[in-house]
Amino acid sequence: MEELFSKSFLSILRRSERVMVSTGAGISAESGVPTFRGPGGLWNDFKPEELATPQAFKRDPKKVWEWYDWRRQLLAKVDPNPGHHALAALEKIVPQFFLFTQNIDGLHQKAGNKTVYELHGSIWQVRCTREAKPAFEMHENPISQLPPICGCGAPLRPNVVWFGENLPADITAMAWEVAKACDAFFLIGTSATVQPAASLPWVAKENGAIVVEINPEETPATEIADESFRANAGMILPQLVEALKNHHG
Ligand code: BV8
Repeated sequence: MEELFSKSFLSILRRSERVMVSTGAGISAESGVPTFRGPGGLWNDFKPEELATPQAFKRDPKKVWEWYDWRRQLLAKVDPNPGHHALAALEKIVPQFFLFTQNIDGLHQKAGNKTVYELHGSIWQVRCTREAKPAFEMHENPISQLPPICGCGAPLRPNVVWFGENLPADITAMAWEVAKACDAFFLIGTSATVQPAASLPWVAKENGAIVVEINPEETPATEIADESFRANAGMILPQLVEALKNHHG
């Protein structure tokens, strides 16, 4: 059986001090979470400009909350898949591991990853639309009142990054810093189309990292990938972690 992973590839990974992973909706697909693009993608049935922008929320906060409440109820019924669990295992075997995700579903944390940098926020957190108070967890499911109201009387909003909104400055700065310093960069389950997250593999490549892509489809980043596996994350990641554990070269 043709080796899935070459010895030289495993050696490079084994010698990698700093490993960065950037995930998108595809890593949660095998858990039953719809992706955004492609077959069954959310954007086939819903318009991002009507649901995932600050203007949409201003226009109709109840409609936006109905969508996020629906997604929370869906997410509460799913569990991490072998792809998530393999990344939790990888975190334990590489010297320095950095996991950045565009996903707001919290499944990496549920799989046991200690440190997860959420570039686009979390669907399980809310923040006040009036007071500049820190975001806080809200796990009521379904949410009894839409929109949920802050103690100050103003509507709460999901603590997620909508289109046209800046990403959290500290996490974005960290992502660029780590991408510049990492030895290996994994791009997993993302169409690499939404900026600024989509630029990270190029930052890593320009700074000498090996770029590894895992996606059943080609993406704009495939051209810069040193290894690009046309496969599902839940199928290939457990095998990669196993091969790494048994590779001592
Ligand atoms: C910003 C949170 C500054 C909310 C999300 C023109 C050019 C360049 C940029 C722009 C532009 N016009 C506007 C922009 C900026 C815009 C952007 O990039 N738009 C794109 C669409 C062109 N970006 C922004 O607005 C960002 N902010 O730039 O601020 C600014 C300020 C003012 C004005 C302008 C700019 C904010 C972006 C964040 C938006 N929030 N989510 C929520 O989730 O509700 S984005 C959301 O969609 C996700 O978080 C994720 O980021 C993105 C979806 O991408 P993916 O995760 O990659 O998912 P997708 O479905 O696309 O692909 C899944 C992949 O998985 C596929 O390739 C598939 O083959 C693969 N797959 C499937 N199954 C598996 C698998 N892979 C492995 N295993 C499997 N089993």
